[in-house]
Amino acid sequence: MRVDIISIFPEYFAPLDVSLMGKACERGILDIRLHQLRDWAHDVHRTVDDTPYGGGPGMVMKPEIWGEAIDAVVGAAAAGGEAAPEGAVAPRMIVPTPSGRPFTQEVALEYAKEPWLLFTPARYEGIDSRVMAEYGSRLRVDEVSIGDYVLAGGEAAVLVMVEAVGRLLPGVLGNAASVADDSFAPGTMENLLEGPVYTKPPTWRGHDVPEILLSGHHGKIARWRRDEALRRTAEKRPELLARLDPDSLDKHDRRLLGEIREKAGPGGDPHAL
Ligand code: JD8
Repeated sequence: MRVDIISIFPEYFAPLDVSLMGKACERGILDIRLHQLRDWAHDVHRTVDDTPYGGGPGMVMKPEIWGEAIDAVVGAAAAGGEAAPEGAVAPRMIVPTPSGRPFTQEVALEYAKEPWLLFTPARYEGIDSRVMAEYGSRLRVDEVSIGDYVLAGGEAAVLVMVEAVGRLLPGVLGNAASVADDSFAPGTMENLLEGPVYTKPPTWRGHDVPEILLSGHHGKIARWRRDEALRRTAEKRPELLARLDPDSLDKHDRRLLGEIREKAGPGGDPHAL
């Protein structure tokens, strides 16, 4: 997968050279290209922002600079200047913004199927909206938010999305199996939080590992883990329980959720199954 990132802080993405993403790049699974937006600002101060039309606080990023930058990054490949990724003449353009559609595991799985992604993290109050309108007619443009809190810019959101997508690419994670039972991902653990995890020693500072995990009884261990995932989800993210596909629940799940609901009492989450 090719990933282009245009930013006034390309150094923000140094962490992508480390750990899993770093290895994915070494193995050629990921081809990450960083671009300094100011390279397309031609005044002596390499200005990329200006005051907002209609007044108000802060500054807005200028459309001309982004236009030149995106044309250069996309155009080169789209115009045959350099080899576009296999099977793609143009990238999917992803604009991080607090007013975007939620970035979820489902969206990450969607992006992991793409041969070419272009991220346009902004600063200040954001990018002049005509840029998204302009490229919306030529590319697939997604305005995406990673969560309901306000960041100072889009770079951190791009780091989150590149890692969430990158780890899904074939060959990145040791045993692909572990992606299959990701929380939030389609499958048995869909919409369930991960349960607690333990490793050696069997006792630490007087805290014992749950006996069942030392039993070697895989069936009982799987059951225990699912129970813990259901309990933790009911406690921390009850709204996720409502998303559970009822057909994915066996009678044991239902009995447990019933007990949890009883314990939660009438004040419990009306959505809980
Ligand atoms: C891009 C500029 C800062 C946002 C004035 C603070 C994503 N989940 C998220 N929270 N915040 C962002 C995000 C914030 C950004 C930019 C993404 C570009 N800012 C602005 C509007 C209010 N300042 C985000 N994804």
